[in-house]
Amino acid sequence: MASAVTEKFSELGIDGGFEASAPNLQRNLHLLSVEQVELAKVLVEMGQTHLFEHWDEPGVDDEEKKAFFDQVARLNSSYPGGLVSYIKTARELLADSKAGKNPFDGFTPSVPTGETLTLGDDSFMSFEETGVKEVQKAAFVLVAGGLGERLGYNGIKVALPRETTTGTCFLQHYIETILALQDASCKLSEGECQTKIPLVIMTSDDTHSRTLELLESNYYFGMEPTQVKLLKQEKVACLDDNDARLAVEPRNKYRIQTKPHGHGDVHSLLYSSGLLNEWSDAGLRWVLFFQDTNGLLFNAIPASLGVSYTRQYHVNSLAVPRKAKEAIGGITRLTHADGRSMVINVEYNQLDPLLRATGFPDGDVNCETGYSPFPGNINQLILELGPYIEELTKTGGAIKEFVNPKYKDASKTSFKSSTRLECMMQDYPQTLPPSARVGFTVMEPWLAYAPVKNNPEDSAKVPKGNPYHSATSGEMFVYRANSLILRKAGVQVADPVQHVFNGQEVEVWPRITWKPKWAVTFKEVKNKVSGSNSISQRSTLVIKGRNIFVKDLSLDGALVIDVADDKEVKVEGSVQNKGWILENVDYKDTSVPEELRIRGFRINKIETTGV
Ligand code: UGB
Repeated sequence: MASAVTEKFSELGIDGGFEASAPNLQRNLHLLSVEQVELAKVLVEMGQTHLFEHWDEPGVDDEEKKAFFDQVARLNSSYPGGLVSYIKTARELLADSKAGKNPFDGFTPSVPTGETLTLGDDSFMSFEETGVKEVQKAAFVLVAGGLGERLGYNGIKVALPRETTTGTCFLQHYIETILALQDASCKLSEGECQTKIPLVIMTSDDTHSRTLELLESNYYFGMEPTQVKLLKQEKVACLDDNDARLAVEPRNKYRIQTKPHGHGDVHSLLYSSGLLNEWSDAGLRWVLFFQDTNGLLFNAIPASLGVSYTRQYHVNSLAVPRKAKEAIGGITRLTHADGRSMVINVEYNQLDPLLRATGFPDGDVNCETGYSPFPGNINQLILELGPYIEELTKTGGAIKEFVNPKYKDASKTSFKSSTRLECMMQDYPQTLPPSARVGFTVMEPWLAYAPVKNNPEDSAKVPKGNPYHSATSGEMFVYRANSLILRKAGVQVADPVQHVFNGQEVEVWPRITWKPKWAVTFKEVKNKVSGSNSISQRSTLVIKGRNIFVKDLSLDGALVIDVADDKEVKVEGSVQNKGWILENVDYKDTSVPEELRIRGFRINKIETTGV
């Protein structure tokens, strides 16, 4: 052994080398830097010698061996406490999982109380106005690092059309809504308003470059590039067994297999980025978190922010009534035998067993309302910045993790495939002191929740009456929400018809969409429609300008109103034409673009009236 390496060894306290425990590593050691030898020592000490079992002799694949340690260094530095801490936590959590230990052991669930909002009533209108005033003190954070495995779409989910009538993608809709809120908030403030609401997007290796490309090729959809910051989360090492042996990448023996760590990473990333203090110095007060594909979420934002402000909530989770066993977490009050109590999301796979174990023999079932008594977490969180910074200063943003191995059999000794530790952003309140003000706001589901998560095949198998959470329902829910909002504002909107797309029966409402700058609150919608308006079921209405006033309009066909923002236009009278029709497409038909196939229809624009 070269003397330099011998010296390294004695410095690191590994005088005997790795001859006995990892002979292949020993033979290749001279290729490594001091830092790399140090990492090798960590791996050996943590029982990971199997990683070197198939290493070749020096001279073969030497660059790959160095790249292996580059990866180990990344895995080590991106996890709080490094790989030692990761492996130790994994062993503990895997042992708990094998023993069938309930993470909420000792806690009894009960139904918490929160604020319930109904679109258009007095309290909604007043919360909405307060929220619009407050939004200039907010920063938005979109978690978009997920692959969307359940959807099986090949692109990034934020690039999918929110609806195919205009083809506007989710990211464009989100950005345009934030800009519209920025304008609306500024209008309410006295004096000059320079507010530029910040937007952070958490990406991962799976989504980063495509997200950046989408933004850049579309001029950030009208936002100033400096308003938008991308923070990339790192993946974590996969685990092969209950001893937390790290998994080797199946296609490259010189790499550790990695998978996403979950959306909980957003807290540590925000903390380490320094942005939170920057925002605090700039006078901001709120951070709003949201997910990649909920085309209705911004309908809930102004009023819910108003609730946070009025109730002085440090944490406000947005929720909707939830069907029992629906795949969304349940907001639950957990009370411990020792008196501790917290309001927290209990994930869908944990709620039923927890209820059964604590005196509810039927588990997660609907009550007389037809819904589970536990509101469904839609994972939009509004945090007050001051208390958030205070908490993260203590925790560094680390979130309680969990592990979810799929065991081969009841002995729970081996896994069907490798697993990893995960964490969720909604688990943030778990470490908060009892004095923290944690609340939630329940919105009507038709108004605020239309996620796109499931592929057509799985959606078609969803039990009748439960939502599909598919691209088909996601789009149809946008039309339903817009139709119901207009109805509430006094427009006669025809009833929907039932139709089956990709094996899913859905309500087809008139295809109504508008740009957020036309109306970003219910108050604005009401200000822009007046008189006696009617829209037939087969109609399409697209509103693109800012100052468009709809009065005494009778629509039976397709109408696209696209006027410059500085022009004021009144739209009235009768419009009738052949309109746009929905044509079924099969999700298996690969001649159709994937974006359309996954929703099961395309729009044939036969005749349009334009303004
Ligand atoms: N995400 C990341 O940014 N990084 C990751 O590592 C993983 C995800 P899913 P799921 O909407 O109703 C959540 O996969 O399992 C992003 C809540 O936990 O869609 O359906 C990803 O890009 C659940 O309580 O989450 O469950 C996406 O934007 C419930 O609220 C977001 O995280 C449910 O969503 C969510 O990822 C819901």
